[in-house]
Amino acid sequence: MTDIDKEKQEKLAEEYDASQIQVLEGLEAVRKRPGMYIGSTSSQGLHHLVWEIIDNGIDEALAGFATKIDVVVEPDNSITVTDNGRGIPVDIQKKTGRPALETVFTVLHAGGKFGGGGYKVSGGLHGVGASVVNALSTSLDVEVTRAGKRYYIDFVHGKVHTPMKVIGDAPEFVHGTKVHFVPDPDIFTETTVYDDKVLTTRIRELAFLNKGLKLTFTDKRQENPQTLTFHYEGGIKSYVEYLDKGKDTLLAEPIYVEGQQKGITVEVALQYSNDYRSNLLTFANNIHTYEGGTHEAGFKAALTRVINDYAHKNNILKDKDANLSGEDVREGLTAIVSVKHPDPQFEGQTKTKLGNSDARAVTDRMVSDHLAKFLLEHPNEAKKIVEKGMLASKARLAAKRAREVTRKKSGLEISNLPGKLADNSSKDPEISELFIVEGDSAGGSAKQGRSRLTQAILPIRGKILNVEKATMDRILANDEIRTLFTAMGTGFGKEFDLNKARYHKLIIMTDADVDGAHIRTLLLTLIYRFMRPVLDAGYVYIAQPPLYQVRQGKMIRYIDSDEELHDLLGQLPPSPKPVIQRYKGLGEMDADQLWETTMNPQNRRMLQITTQDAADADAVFEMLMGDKVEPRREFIEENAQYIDRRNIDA
Ligand code: 28F
Repeated sequence: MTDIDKEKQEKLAEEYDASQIQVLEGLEAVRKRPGMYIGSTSSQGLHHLVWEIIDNGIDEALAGFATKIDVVVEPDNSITVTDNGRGIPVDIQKKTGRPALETVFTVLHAGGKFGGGGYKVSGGLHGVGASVVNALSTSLDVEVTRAGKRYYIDFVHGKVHTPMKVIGDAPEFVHGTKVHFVPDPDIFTETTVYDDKVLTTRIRELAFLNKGLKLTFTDKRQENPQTLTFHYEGGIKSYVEYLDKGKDTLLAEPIYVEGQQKGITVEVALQYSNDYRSNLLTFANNIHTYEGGTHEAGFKAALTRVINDYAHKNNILKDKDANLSGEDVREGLTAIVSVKHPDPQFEGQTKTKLGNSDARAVTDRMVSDHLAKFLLEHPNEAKKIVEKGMLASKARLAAKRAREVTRKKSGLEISNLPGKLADNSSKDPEISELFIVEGDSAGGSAKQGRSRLTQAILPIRGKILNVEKATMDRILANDEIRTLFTAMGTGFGKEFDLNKARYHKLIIMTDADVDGAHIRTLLLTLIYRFMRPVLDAGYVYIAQPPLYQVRQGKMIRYIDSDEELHDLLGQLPPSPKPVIQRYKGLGEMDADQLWETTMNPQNRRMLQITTQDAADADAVFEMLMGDKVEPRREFIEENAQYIDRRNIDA
C-alpha cells in the first residue's frame, strides 16, 4: 500500500467513525425525547409509528411507482407495511460506506427531502420517518425486492443487528419494500395495543386522499382475519359522497376540481345537502389541517365571492340586497380541500394550520375558475345553490332578531331558568344583586320587600342542608343549585367566564341557626370549587340579619348582639318602655322588616367573603361529608380547573 492509499484509507475510517457517532447520537436523541419526534408516547404516538411507515409508501406512490400498500397488525401487536414501489435503494453510499437501505433507517431525517430534491410529499407532523420508528422499536426488519434480488436487514433498538444481505432472487418485475416493526414497550409505557378503528379510519382517509391508490388492512389478532380493501378511483369526490351518505343532496354529484400551479396540487370536491351544518375538511400533504390555514381561506373566499357574483349577475340577488355571508353559502356544504405542497409550513397550536400563502392564491384561483364555469353551465343547480344561501341568510337574520328580543342580558337565555328565580329588571350586572334565601317564607318576604330593579331572589329549601348524607353529584343535581349556576350566567368549571356574570353581588341570606350555617357552608363550598373567580373578584357576601329590634316611640333600632342590646338599653330613657323583639329567623320578619334590616343598601350590613373564608368553609364541608364523599371523578375532572387535587382523591 502506498502512503497515499494509506492516508485515504485512514481518512475514510475517520469519516466512517464520525458518521457512526452521529447515527448513535441521533438514535439516543429520539429515545430520550420521543415526544419531540412523534408528539407523545401515548396511544397517539404508538399509531404515529404506523403513519410514518405508511407515509413512506405513499411517497413512493405519489412519485408514481407504488400502487398498493398493505398494512397488517400481527398477532403480537407488531406492524407490517408493504408497498410495491421501487424498493429502497441498496447501493453502498460513498459518503458513509454503508448501504442506502441502512442509512434510511439509522440516520435522522434521511429519506426525506435531502437527496431526493423535494421527493417527500407525504409526511407526518414531524416528517422524520423511518429512523424514528426504528429508534422506538425493540426490533425492526426490512425486506427490499429490487433489480431481481431480495435484500434483508434488521435492527435491534435501532442499531444494525443483521447487516444488509441478499436472501434470494425475484423476477425483474417484482419490486417493493416491506417493513416490520415491534414498538418498544419501554417507550410506549401506556399501551402497545393497536386500535383497529383508528387504523382503518386513517387508512380509509388516505385512500380517499390519494385516488387510485389501493390500501389494505388486515388484523391478524382476530380469529378469522379479514382483509379490508380501500380503493377509490373518485378520490375526495368519493370522500364527499361517503360523508353525505343517506342525506338528500342538491347536486347530482359533487363538484370536483383538480389542478396544479407553481408545483402545488389542489383538489377540491363539494356538495350541498339539506343539512344545516357545514362539513369542510381540509388537508395539506395528507395531513388533516384541523386549524385550517391558507388553502382553507382561499377556498372560502372563492366560494363566497363566486356565488355572490353569480347571484348578482343573474339578478337572483338584487343590487340593494346584501351579499350572502361566508356562513350563508356554506350552510349544508360538505367539502374536501386537499393540497399537496412541496414545502408545507405547518403552524398553529397543534401544527395543523397551513401557513404557505401561495397555497391561498392557488386554491382561490382554481376554485374560482372551476366553480364560475360550473354555475354558468348548470343554471338549474346554480339557482338552487344561491337560493339555499339566501334562505340561510334569512334564517340567520331572523334568528339574530329573535335572540335580541329574548335575550335578557349578556347572552343568557333567562327563559331556560326554572321558575324559582325572581330576577331583577336591570340588565346592568354592576348594580344587580342575587340573594340566595333560605326557606320559602323568607323567600316570599324577600320577593315582596326587594328593590325589583336591582335585586333578584332565589329561594333555597332547607332540605339540601342535609349535606352529611348527600354526595357531591346529588347536590349538583339539585334544581336550585343548578338554577344558581345558570342564573349567575358565568358558565361552569372549564367554561367559566367571569365577564358573563349577571350579578356583581351574590348575597347568601340564611338564618343564624345550625341549619343556616350548613347551607352557608354548602354554598360557599360550591362557589369555592366551581366559581372561584367570583370569590376572587369579591362578589360574594353574607347578609347579616339583626338579632333584635328595639322600638321606643317612633325610634326603631336593629341590634346584632346581646352586648349591643345591653349597651343600648342602658342609654335609652326609661319611658316610654322600649319594646324588644328577638328574631329567631328570617321567616319571622315581614317584607318591610326584611328590606329595612337586611336588604336595603342604606341600612344593611353584609360580610364580604374572601377566598380564604370559602376555603375554610370547604374544609368544614369536607369534614361534614366525612367518608361519605363520593365525588364523581368524571365530573370533577371536567371541572378540575377550580378543584383542589385533595378533593378528587378523597
Ligand atoms: C413500507 C414502507 O418505505 N417505501 C419506500 C422507497 C423508494 C425509494 C426511496 C423509499 C434513497 C436514499 C433517500 C427508490 N429508487 N415503504 C417504504 N420506497 N425510499 S421508502 O429512496 C430514498 C432515498 O435516501 C427510491 C429510487 N429512488 C428512491
